Amino acid sequence: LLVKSASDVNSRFQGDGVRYKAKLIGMDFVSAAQGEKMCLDSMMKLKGQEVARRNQGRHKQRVWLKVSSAGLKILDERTGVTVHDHEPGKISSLTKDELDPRALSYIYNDEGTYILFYIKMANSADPILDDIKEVCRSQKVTEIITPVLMSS
Ligand code: I3P
Repeated sequence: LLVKSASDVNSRFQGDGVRYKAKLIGMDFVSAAQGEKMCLDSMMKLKGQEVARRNQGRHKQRVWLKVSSAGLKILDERTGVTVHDHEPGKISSLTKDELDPRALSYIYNDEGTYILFYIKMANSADPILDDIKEVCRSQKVTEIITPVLMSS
């Protein structure tokens, strides 16, 4: 296990970081900071809600996902407004969607509550999963947040 200090963060994560086109599938309050079954259940629920909305002709919100050493930012694609700002030290879990190669989810710890964000990328989610792992890993020198990342 390679432990990096903040100064080792890949330079492409400095400043504004990297930006990806994405859509927000949904958000869900969950009961804990991590847990594979909990995440999968939440993702399944959100996916069901997405299908229900689509059947009513409603689309997912189009966003930009920005990954930087300061964390993850979700911006509305149209307005450019930052709608969510997540510092890396408060991201407790990262999950690859085994049923959708373009999707991922993560849990953000917000003042004692845990919120799962489920995001669909324009392309494969794999590089973004790696980016998120990298910026989270670089946060702490000693303790690495253990991503609940299912086999790739
Ligand atoms: C769209 C199609 C797209 C999907 C989009 C759907 O349906 O399933 O793949 O975008 O979701 O509306 P259709 O083929 O009937 O037009 P994603 O692949 O990004 O999910 P959206 O409406 O929520 O953007």
